[in-house]
Amino acid sequence: MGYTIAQKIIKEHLISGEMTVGSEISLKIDQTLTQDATGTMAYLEFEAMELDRVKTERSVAYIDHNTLQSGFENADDHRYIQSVAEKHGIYFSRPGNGICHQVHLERFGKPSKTLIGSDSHTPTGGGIGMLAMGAGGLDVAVAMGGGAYYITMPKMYKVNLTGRLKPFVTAKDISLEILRILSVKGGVGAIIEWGGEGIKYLSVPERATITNMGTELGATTSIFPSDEVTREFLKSEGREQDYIPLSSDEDAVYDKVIDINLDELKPLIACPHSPDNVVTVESLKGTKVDQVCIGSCTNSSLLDMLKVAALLKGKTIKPTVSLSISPGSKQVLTMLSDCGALSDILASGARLLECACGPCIGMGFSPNSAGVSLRTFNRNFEGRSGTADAGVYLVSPETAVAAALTGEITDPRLLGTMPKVKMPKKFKINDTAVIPPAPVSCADSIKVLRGPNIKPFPKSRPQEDTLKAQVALKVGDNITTDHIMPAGAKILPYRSNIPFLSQFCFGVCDKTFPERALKLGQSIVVGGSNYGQGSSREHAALVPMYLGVRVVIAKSFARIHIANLINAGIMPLTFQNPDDYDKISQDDTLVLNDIFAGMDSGSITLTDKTNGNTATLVCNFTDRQKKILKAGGLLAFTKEN
Ligand code: MIC
Ligand code: SF4
Repeated sequence: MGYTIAQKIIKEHLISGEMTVGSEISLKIDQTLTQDATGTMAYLEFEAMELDRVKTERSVAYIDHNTLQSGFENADDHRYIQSVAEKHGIYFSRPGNGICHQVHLERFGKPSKTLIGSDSHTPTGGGIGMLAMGAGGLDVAVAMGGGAYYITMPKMYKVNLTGRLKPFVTAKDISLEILRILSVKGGVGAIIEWGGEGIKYLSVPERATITNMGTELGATTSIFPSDEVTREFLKSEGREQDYIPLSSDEDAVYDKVIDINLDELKPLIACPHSPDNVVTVESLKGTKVDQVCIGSCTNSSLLDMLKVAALLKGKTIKPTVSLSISPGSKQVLTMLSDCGALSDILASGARLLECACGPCIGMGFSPNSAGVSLRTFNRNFEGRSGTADAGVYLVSPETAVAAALTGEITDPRLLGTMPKVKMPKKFKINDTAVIPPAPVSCADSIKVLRGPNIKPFPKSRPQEDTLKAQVALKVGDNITTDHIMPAGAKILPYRSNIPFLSQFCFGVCDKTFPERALKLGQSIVVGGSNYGQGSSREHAALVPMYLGVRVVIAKSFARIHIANLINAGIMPLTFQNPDDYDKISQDDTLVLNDIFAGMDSGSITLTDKTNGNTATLVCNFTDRQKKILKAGGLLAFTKEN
């Protein structure tokens, strides 16, 4: 039996475990990336391991999320990350150099390598044939220290593309189509390989749009073959030497195969508040639009920006629409400016934002109240834009421009003929904004600079054999990490200050939660299916841990979040019978007895002291996970060992 692309890379990097679906495997990690919103914590964790240098082939620290510097906090964190990077062998990408995933693709990614990043959209690297996965900061810290990365061996899905995209139908529409087909839970436990005749017409940035948004499927990662298209891209980045061909074997076996005919695809749009809430753009025709944002790690490549410029050229946006453009990297911005396309964008009335995440993570540019915002981004979770009652829709850059020009949701195919966009053969390379680490010989003399916003890592507690605690919160299905630990301009600067952050925990669901949880001392959270989807932020586990949450019981969990919970020493348990979810109410007192024996047998019995009901909870932990929980989290476990 042959291998899929992902299986080939896994085989090459396998440290332990068997490549059978569902078993725990550990992988050697070649490259890591961090961004600042998760990076401060990741580097504090790396420092706690007391290692001198990173052991990876390449580790890069990006500053792209918290770039507003509305107080000293961000600037201090940037300085901390820069000094820690210099000391420990990590490349530092300065604020303004671009969004981690875009820059990594341009300058560092390599086909057939493994990459983990403390950001859930790390699978963007799958666009050039990397096995790239999002992970919690602590897992990234361990990988930087040379430790293995543990995952559950995923199923293999294949998406076959036939035909060719019609004008005004784009890679973003392919991403939305697969979300329509599979939903935000449909990729859980799987790696999605893209293939078929149709991929040869998709450039690397287009492929990266698709692998980037594969995160919204809950997939472990998504991957394209490394082929002539990949070679051309690497060549234009002056990195042809990094190219190696990579494809699946003819007789590779897939657990699911999905066919998409590109000839038939139409412009699509994801409606509030979920990326899988997908309909055709034409079905929403005429909906008034207040704001349009073009950028984010999904759609901020030079190709995206050149198309936007060509469509805006000589036109003026509607006075009722506010349009922002954030190019993905300094390279994109420079080339856009050099060829004159930036002037076409600015002349149309658009606002130019920094090459950073910006509005995608609510760092400014929040919509007006009850506003309709069309964004080329990947997430439209409730409240994420910073305006609680805004309606955020996800679209392609072409659909975004059509809305900016007409003031309403408009099928971009009505814009006429798609102008020809010529991509340069060579990209402008200037790496001055990437600072290499100090040589080993000078590392000792480098002082790590810490600001007052960096507070000590919260103390975790080992799991005990019995737990009696109240349900401090009961929530529904598809709770995102943006619900658990919101971001945005007001909160994001405090990512290294867990006590401060904790005031906002679950703020979208119930503002009284932090105070009640603290008062209880220890508590339980009950959730529905796909609990913890979205971001990789370990703060969505560390903050509940700080507030005393000992156990989360849900119908099912998202991959990165379940790992973050275990790393934080919080026990994630699932209902054997999902109907038992309905029998528990918020404020009930639950008792879990014989937890250690249950960890070994695979199930724990819950007794609801308030109503007398019982339920069986599943706990399929590996030996390693049991030890981590008993130690009170991965950091405590790593220190013990
Ligand atoms: C996101 O898109 O939600 C983020 C912000 O990039 C997060 C990381 C974070 O919360 O810092 C992610 O996707 O992992
Ligand atoms: Fe940044 Fe948005 Fe991409 Fe997250 S999804 S890395 S916030 S641009």
